[in-house]
Amino acid sequence: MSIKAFLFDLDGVIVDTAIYHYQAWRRLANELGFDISGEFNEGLKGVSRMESLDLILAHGGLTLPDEKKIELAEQKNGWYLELVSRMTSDDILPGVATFFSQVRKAGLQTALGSVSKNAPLILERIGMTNAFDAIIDGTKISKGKPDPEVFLKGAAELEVSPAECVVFEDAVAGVEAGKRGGMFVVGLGLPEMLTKADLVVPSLDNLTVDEVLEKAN
Ligand code: B16
Ligand code: MG
Repeated sequence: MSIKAFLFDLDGVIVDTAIYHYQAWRRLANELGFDISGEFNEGLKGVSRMESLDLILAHGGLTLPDEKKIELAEQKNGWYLELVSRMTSDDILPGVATFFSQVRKAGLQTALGSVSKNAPLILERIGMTNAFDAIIDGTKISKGKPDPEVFLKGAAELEVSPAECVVFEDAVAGVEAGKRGGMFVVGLGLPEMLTKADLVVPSLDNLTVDEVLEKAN
């Protein structure tokens, strides 16, 4: 079976919105009387909004009723939206544009696999909506990463099998989601952190499509 499609995570792969999620969650934690570290934030990457809030509240030793949690999640999202609404194509991470033009030349299909409900808005802000043949975001799934749902839906929408897909992920939960989905996973980041990935590189910058296909096929 040969590779037919590349599935991309959004935060940390195409753009660095993880920093904005962190800033907004940290602001919320601070208002609740505690702090979260950058290391703690690593565990929130790829995790859905409500699951992230549960992890944060547990970290701060708080138990709150559901209505309050919904209110807090909305507050965090408002702060996050303020930050991402200022994004432009200048925020696209280095190497992404070159990599995508190689993907097109190679005749591969592309899908976005993000658990963020804000993914379509971000793609619009950075002018990349048309770069994807399928867009799976938080409104189309019921389970966040590490569940493979987001990537399996991407493959299904492109009408390819999981074994014909390569996933690009920067988060531990996202790498696990791709592996659980039966896909070849390229981890973007540190090998000591993304231990389950089939291949780990620092970012899409300087990575070539041929290099990926050689390893994945
Ligand atoms: P939202 P990804 C994920 O996106 C983020 O990594 C994670 O930090 C965030 O909580 C989640 O989206 C939900 O985002 O609150 O915007 O719906 O990494 O799957 O692209
Ligand atoms: Mg990510």
